[in-house]
Amino acid sequence: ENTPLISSPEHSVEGFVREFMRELNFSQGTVLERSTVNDEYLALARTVRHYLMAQWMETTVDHYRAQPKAVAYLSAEYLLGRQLDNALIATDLVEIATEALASLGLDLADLREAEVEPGLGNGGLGRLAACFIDSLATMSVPAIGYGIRYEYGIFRQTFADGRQVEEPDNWLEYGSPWEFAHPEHEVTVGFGGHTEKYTDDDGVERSRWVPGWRVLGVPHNYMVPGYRNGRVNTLRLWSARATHAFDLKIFNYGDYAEAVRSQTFAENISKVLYPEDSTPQGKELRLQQQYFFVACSIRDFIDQLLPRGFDLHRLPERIVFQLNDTHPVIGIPELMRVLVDEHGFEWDDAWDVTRRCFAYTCHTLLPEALEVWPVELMGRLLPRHLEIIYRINDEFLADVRERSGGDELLVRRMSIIAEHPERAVRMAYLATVGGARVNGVAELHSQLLRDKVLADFASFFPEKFTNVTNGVTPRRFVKLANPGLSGLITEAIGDGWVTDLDRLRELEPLAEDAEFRRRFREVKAANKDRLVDLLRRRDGIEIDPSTMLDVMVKRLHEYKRQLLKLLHVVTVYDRITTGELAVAGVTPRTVVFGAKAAPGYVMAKQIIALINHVGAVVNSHPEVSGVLRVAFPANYNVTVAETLVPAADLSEQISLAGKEASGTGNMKFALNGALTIGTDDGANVEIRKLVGDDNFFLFGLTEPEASAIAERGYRPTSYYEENESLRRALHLIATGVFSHGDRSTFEPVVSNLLGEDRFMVLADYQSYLDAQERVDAAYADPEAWSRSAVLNVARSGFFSSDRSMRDYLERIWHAEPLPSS
Ligand code: 26Q
Repeated sequence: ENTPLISSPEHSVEGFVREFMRELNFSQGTVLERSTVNDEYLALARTVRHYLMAQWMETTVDHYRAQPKAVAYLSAEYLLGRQLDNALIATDLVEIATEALASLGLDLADLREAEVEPGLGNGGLGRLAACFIDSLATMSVPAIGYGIRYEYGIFRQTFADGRQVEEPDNWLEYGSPWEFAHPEHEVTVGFGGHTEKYTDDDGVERSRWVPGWRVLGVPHNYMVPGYRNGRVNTLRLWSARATHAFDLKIFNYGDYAEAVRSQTFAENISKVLYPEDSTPQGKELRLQQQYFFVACSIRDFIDQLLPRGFDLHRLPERIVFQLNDTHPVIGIPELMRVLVDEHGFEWDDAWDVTRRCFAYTCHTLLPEALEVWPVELMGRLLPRHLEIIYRINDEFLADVRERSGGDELLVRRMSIIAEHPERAVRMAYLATVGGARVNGVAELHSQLLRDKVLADFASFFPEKFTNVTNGVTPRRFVKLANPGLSGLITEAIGDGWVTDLDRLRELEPLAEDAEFRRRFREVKAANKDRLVDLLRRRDGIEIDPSTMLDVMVKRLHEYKRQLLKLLHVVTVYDRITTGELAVAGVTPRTVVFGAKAAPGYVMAKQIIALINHVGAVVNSHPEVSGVLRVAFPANYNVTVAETLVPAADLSEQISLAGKEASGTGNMKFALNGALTIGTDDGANVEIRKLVGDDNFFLFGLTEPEASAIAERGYRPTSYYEENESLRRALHLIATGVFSHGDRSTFEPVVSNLLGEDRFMVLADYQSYLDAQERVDAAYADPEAWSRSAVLNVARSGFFSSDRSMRDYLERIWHAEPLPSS
């Protein structure tokens, strides 16, 4: 029978005004005459939320009734970005809201600005999770996202004397209107303690876990609206709370301070997002976070989302847990524990079920980024899980031994337990053995996984390995971020592209249409004006919208090679100041950087300081600044990306080939009509193949070339010695031109380039300069440039995360959409 549902507010200006005023008066407890912008924003958010509420409940009920196979996306990060605008476009309420607010003397744009974005992720991996849940909802796939409700998201970056300073991101401070806390659905998770052997009623020897301490997980639900399809999925983020036992202890006055300390201890688990994005530190709290959210999520799915009495032997018919990198891989031994210890399964049956319930996505190629947990730590925090991992490993290695005719070297290489430098659990190996599929995130990356990082495993389980190239949601990154371009596209080909991005192909003929190109340039110019406004207001930075906008935004990492971009800037500076280049002959550029460095990554922080210092000198030089300026707005985030990406002319994707797993910023820029200067790396390879060589500036070593050089011994000085322009650029940095004459400031950066240069910046320098000359030449012809830009848009439909989701559904999940009943 039908659950009665309250109906949505009326889809009209009057209906919207009524709901908004009700929220302002009855929820915020204020009146228009006295309300702050934050009051108004919160009332607006709750108003929009109400339009989604009925659809959300309906979706939930439909899923429960139909009992389809569902996807559970397990991710330690969701870099959601602001919610209001996305909800408005999903419900088609932008115009109604604008008018309704105007009738009350309010400006939607002002209220928008009051929203603090939930920055519950570091970068690409977290943003990918956010795009994927958007696509799943839009495609009506029964799916749930599980993660952690960090009280503090990614740090806020500021600069002091050009150096990065981190400040806490207290994003919940002014209220969080998009979440629904459900303390009544709390889940208990154990930690520590010991295991004990016992004989069960059937005389079978078993092991059980006696945890030493417990923590509660409180679910916080977020709506994930599909785009105008009547569906709203759920994102469930867990917040850690002390158990009631801790609470009771508080009343034990004698131990009051200790009791409060224990409470803080428990609640620490969901306190803060770790700001490292590639070199895991092996911190105990991080493992606690991982186990905490995964254990809560598995328990939640089994106890809340499956009907009572469901036969768990059939679990793979109902769920697939997608592991976003190794962060949730502890879910594999956890499900084994639940099935064997709590549900009395035979080991082999449990293993059969578990292996079919998980799939693993790898996001890296850097060996130091592969997560390992010391056995000592794992045994102390999760003793039963360690036992289970040992048994999984024993049985797996017995197989390897048998199938390899006792190749003990192979056995040691493939062991889930590493022996050196200390005994540790290799989480990527556990994921590969314990899951049904392993995928990389771009063609090249998946190939390198098979050939290098997981080569032994790819030979052993060839059927497990597959590729799913990443994608980005066109709702946020085109429709919402670039209304000008969206309007132009819709006028030309209708609005079907928003949920069927391949239709952008229909724009191809318009690349030859001079009038269309003119309007395209007009949109780009207007987007640059928006960026000028933003940087002026937000950062006090002045940029000239008539210059080429050359953008490199991504986490700061040596492999991404922000230094290569900077050496180009320094070289242009050098050539102008020495008179080698006349300013009249230079294509004016504004180079925009945006990047956060992991707080403990010393070299990355020095590079940030160097960018700022070079920027200061370049921007204040009387001749140079006329044609070259550097802008480095602090605290690059999703909100900034939404204004920056649509304004860009040139997209910098310049990692050393074979190091960037995919990149997703590259896709956002291409879809918004920027041209890419890039290496043959990650998804750049696929972008270039699709947009065509003429519309992409390729440079640099290929992956096989770079590996071959590394193999025979890379010598950065050989490039230095042969290249005068490179020598001069490094000389300027080394002699203190950008550090008030101080030679020591950036000495470590220079000596690293001349000593190790692990990511071959010097090897690619000349090739990069040459490519930048081709960029200048191309930009000099606006008609040809905009033709290429339109072709980039028309040919990038493949990079919709909707397509990624279709690929996952077919190749990995074997699940289907469930349209509303
Ligand atoms: C792990 C353990 C302990 C602390 C931190 C971490 C950690 C956190 C985040 C490790 C890695 C990350 C994030 C990685 C990431 O964002 N990778 C990027 O993923 C994108 C989506 O697939 C790709 O496009 C990028 O190429 C890849 O760098």
